[in-house]
Amino acid sequence: MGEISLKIYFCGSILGGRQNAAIYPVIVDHLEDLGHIVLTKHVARLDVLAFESPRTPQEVYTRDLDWLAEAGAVVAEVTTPSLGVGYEIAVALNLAKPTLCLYRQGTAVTKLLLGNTSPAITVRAYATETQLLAMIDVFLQCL
Ligand code: 6IA
Repeated sequence: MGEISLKIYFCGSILGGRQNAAIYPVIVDHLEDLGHIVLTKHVARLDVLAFESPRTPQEVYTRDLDWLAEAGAVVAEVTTPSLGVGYEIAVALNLAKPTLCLYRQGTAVTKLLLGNTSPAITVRAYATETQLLAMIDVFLQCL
């Protein structure tokens, strides 16, 4: 790994709640440091609601579904339950996109992810930021 630049679709809760949002820019920055393009980096912005507010719901939907279709991989932070993130993961799996779902250890996560048998999905719990970043590296190396 290293030379290949991927388009990565990052998913994180917006309306589902921002209580774990501090980790989102850590993930996005790491992916960019590795040389990848993060299509949805605005999700990690503190001001995402204000930033996205000029867009109509249909613009957001069409843009996000187009980005999912062109993404080489999906990385989702699923500690905070989010309808939008769950929807994105389901679409990603239907498109057979390699999809990494990460959550903070000790958090209850839906069994529709934990028990998911899709060959495209990887679900991992992290205890520390270092562990989280290492999990991303392993996932990308296995693509
Ligand atoms: O249901 P949620 O809002 O928690 O879903 C969050 C996920 O859906 C993120 O991974 C985003 O990629 C996507 N998403 C949902 N809403 C938006 C949005 N506008 N802009 C960009 N991505 C979104 C919502 C802002 C609006 C309320 C002003």
